[in-house]
Formats: sequence, C-alpha cells, structure tokens
Amino acid sequence: MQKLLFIFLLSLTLTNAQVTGSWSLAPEAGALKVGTSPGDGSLWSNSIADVTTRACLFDDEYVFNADGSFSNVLGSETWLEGWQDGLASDYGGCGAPIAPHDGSNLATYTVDETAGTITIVGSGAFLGLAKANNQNESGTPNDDTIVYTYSLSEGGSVLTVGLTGFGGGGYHWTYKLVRNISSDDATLSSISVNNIPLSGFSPETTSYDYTMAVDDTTVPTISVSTANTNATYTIDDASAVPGTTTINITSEDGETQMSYTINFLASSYVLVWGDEFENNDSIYLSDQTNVVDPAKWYHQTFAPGGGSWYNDEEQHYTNLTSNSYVNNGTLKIKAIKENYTSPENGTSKNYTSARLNSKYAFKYGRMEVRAKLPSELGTWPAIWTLGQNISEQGAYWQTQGYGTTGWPTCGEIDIMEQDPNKSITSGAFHFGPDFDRRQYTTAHTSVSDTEGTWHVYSMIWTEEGISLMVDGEEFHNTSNIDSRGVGPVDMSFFQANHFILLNVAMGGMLGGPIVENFSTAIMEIDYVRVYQPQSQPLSTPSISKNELLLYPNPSNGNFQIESGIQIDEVHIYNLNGQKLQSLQPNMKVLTINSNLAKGVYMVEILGSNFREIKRLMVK
Ligand SMILES: [Ca+2]
Ligand SMILES: [Ca+2]
Repeated sequence: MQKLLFIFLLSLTLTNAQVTGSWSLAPEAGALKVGTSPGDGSLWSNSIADVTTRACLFDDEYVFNADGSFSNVLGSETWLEGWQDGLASDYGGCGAPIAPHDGSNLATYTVDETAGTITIVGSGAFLGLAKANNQNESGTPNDDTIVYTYSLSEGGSVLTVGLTGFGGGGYHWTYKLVRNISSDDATLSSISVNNIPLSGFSPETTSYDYTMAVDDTTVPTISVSTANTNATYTIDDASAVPGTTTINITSEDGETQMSYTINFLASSYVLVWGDEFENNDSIYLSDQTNVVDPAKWYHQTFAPGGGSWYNDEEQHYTNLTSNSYVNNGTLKIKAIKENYTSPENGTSKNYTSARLNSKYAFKYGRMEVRAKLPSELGTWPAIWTLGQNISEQGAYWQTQGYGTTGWPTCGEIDIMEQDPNKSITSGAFHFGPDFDRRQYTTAHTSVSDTEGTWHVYSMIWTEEGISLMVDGEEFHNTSNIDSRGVGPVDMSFFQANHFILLNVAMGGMLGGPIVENFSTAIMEIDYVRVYQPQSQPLSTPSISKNELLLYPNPSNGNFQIESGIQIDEVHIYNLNGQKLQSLQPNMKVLTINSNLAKGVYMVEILGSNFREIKRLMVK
C-alpha cells in the first residue's frame, strides 16, 4: 500500500532537508581540487598543511537555511585572492572579507534532486572559493547565479559539490564539505521503522504519522542515529497500536533537549468481504465435506466457447463437490481426470474442475488470497478478477443482468497464474477498447514451493494504479512497461466493479502439456479477503431478491445486514442462547455498531415472511 502512496513524492524541491544546515571544507588534504574531470585533483589539490596555514578558509561556513536563504559566514578573516584586495600576494592570503564576497548580500538557493544541482543566487555568494564560478576561475566574479553539481554521502554528513565546464570547458573544481554539528545539537539524522528508513524524515520534522499494514498491531521497532554522534537518546516505545513512540535526545553539552514522536495509526482498511472457509455451526460443518457457501460463490459451469472453454483448455467445470468443497478450514478446487459430458452443452471432456465466481463485486481496495497451488504439470491454477459487466454467457453477473461489455474492455486482473514452470507465478492486466485491440502487460516472480507452502497472493487497487504482490512483495504494477515493451496500463479500463474468480484449468495456452499419468490436482485456499479504505464508499454486496446478507463476517463488531425485503427484528444471541441485543429496524439495510467481545454469536433476523439465523464471528 505504502508503495503506491509514496510514488508521487516530488523530485524537484526548493530546499532539501538533507542539505539544510551549516557546512565547511573538510579539514583534510584534497578538500579543494582542480582537475580535468569532476572529482579530479590532478591540476591542484590542497595539502593537509593547508588546513592549518589557511585556517581562515577552513573555518568558513556555508549555511543553507530551511527557508531557502543562503549565507557565507566567513568570520573576521577568509582567504583572499590577489585580485580581491590588491594587497595579498599573487597566491592569495588571509584577510578581512571583501564585498560582495563577504556574505553581506542576501542570497538564496534551490536544490534540484533530479538534476543533482544546487543553484546559489545572490551577488558574491559562493561555496568553497569566491574565485571559481560558472564562467571562469579568476577575475572579479560577481555572478548573480552559480550552479554547482552536488552529491551527499556518509549518511548525509558529507556534501561534495562541483563546478564544471568553465575555463573553456576543460577545468573542474571539486569541494568536499562536511556538516558542522555543534555540541548543543540534539537533532536526529535518521529514523528507521523495522529497519526501513522512515519515509519523509527530515531532522527539522519532529512528529510523524505512520500507518500500519492491514491487521498489523505489533508495535514496530525503532532505531535512530543522532546528527552529533556524542548526543544521547532514549526510545520510549508505544504500549500498543494505535499509539506513539517517543525519542528523547540530549545534546553532547547537555544544554539542548529534543523529542521526536511517531504516531502509529491502525490501517484505515477494513475487511468488507471474504470467506475464511472455517468450520462453524452454520455454513461449514466440522468433520464434513461441505459445499462451497452458495451465498458467496457461484459455480460457473457453462462453457461459453461453443461447448468448450477458451485457450484450448481441456476441462469442463462442474458444481459437484468432487471438484470443489470445503473442509478443515480450507477450500479445495480439485481437477480430476475423468470423462464428463456437460449437461448444458452436451460436449465431452477428459478432465473436470471448478471455476468459482464471487457473488460480491468491488472497486478499489486490497484483496488477499492465501493458497497452495497444485504441482502436477498441465494444471493452470488462477486467482483473478474480471469486470462485473463482462458479457460472457454463464458468468454469474451476466446471469444477474450485468453483462454489457465485452472482454477485455471490462478489464481483467490476473493476481496469480501458473504455467508449466511451477517455481514462478505470473500476474497480468488485460484491457483494450475491443477484442481486436486487446492489450496486456505481464510479469512473473519466483515463488518457492508453491505446492507445500502457503503464500499470500494479493493486489492493491486504487484509482491511480494496481499493484500485484506475493507475500507482500510487489512484482508487477500498472505503471510497468513489461518485457515486450507494453505498458503502462490505461487505468480508464479499471474504474468499475470487479468480481473474483478462482479456478484450475487443465492444459491449454498456459497449462501446457498434461502429464501422462495425471489423476487429480488440488488448489487449496485458506481464505479470500477484500479490504477497503474507510475513506472510500465501501463496495457492498449486491443482493438478489431472496438473499439475506450479513457482512463483513468476521467483523470487528460493526456489521451490516442487507435484505431484499424489510427486516422487522434482529436479535443477537451468544452460543449459550442468551439474548444480548434486540433491534426493530424496519429497514432493508441496517448497520449495527455492537460492542460484542471477540467470539461467535448467532444473529436472528426476522421479516414478515422469513426467519433466518446467521452466524457472526467477532475478531
Ligand atoms: Ca574565516
Ligand atoms: Ca481458512
């Protein structure tokens, strides 16, 4: 999630927190260099003795203020060239600073991080030596503007600047500057959260908001470094999330105290829909092979390509529990080698499997599926989404009257697909104005042991882009240009509701040749979860006339009930049958903000001609 949010950090800034502060020439040989290329000192370079004999120069300060102003702070003496006062020898000497190179003029600076330049504007203002400027290196350089190249190193404590291209283009000055840190400095130079540098950190900013990942309530580990390494600090960790961690710093001289705070905020994402496939007392019964919850999933069985599926696939999809079922907390989609004639099409295939459509459609959010994949060659497992408006005979939303738009104009997001190489999974985005102008971008990632190990295949979908991940690591997004040179994705094709598909195809374009002794193969799914940010209108399940929905479930105690006809009464019971709460909503849709503790409850919902009991899990 964060990755997408921080793509748009400005690359061009007026000032730069890392440059802000006071700098002086490094007290070492080679702090000043002249050469024939940037960084080269072959023409002249200061010696270590110069640090003492030219102390009037090495104690000069070049000060970049956070407000964009710049000043030369030279003290009572600085290094004067012969042209400056006419008294110093030809080789220069120490003397009182002379206007306009004395820091008396108001100057400003800008930093262009992309170009790697610092531009100083103000007559007589300079870095290093007054005599070197963009035009020349001697004379009376009263330039209003000098552009230096720059780079930061050693954790931002060293600033190397250069003047390049003057003297006919062949000469280059390079100055090595070090940050001046006084003994009363109590600033931090870095903060890391779980060993990752805190985004947006600057020494001047002392309070930060940090949004946790979905469902992550572990207080992060903080590590810091102080600008003055002799300063001392303590870290007072938040006791829980949400909460605040405080870092208190005392300067080396004990005179200055500073505090930085990091406010850890719970994720703004909420679970809006999902299926945990867990055994319970209403939908999935313990010690049984259960049918897939028909309130949440639809079996897509009609083969729309003239009695076959697309891509030369070799299976029929069925709604039989031999091909899809739930037990022991997981969904199984099982491909079987068996001859099967479709009752809908009359065509026969040598393999059966299942293809589930979610009866829930959503736009934007985070979708996570924890799965183990089949290892048998010839299987083509897939976790993906299609536009709710796809016109495809037999697809769930087509049967509900939504099928208005052809493929791939409806949009397709492939979160996980696997081909004959079972050590990788791939993701793709399909889109385009019509079938003939179809486009896609794709990428793959190595995933070890997809058969024996649980992996979480997920996506984050916003208006601006979609990110595909395995175990939280992004491997493809809509900004990418793929290996065929296609991309970025036109996001206008991904601005409407999608539904979820889970299936195992056999053979065909991606499945490849089916292994000769194939008998069965299973894709096992621990859960499917859809989260959305609370800041957006949540995608609520669309209801058919006789359905009754309670979501999200599991919930945090806040949930909705939605019915095609009016709900007269709602009663919440604990598992001992004790009535805890009663409502008389007289509505079709209602939100219940309960204070229920973690646990399992029964919710009785009554209307004029129905009574239904739903199981509610509060996490
Ligand atoms: Ca000085
Ligand atoms: Ca589960």
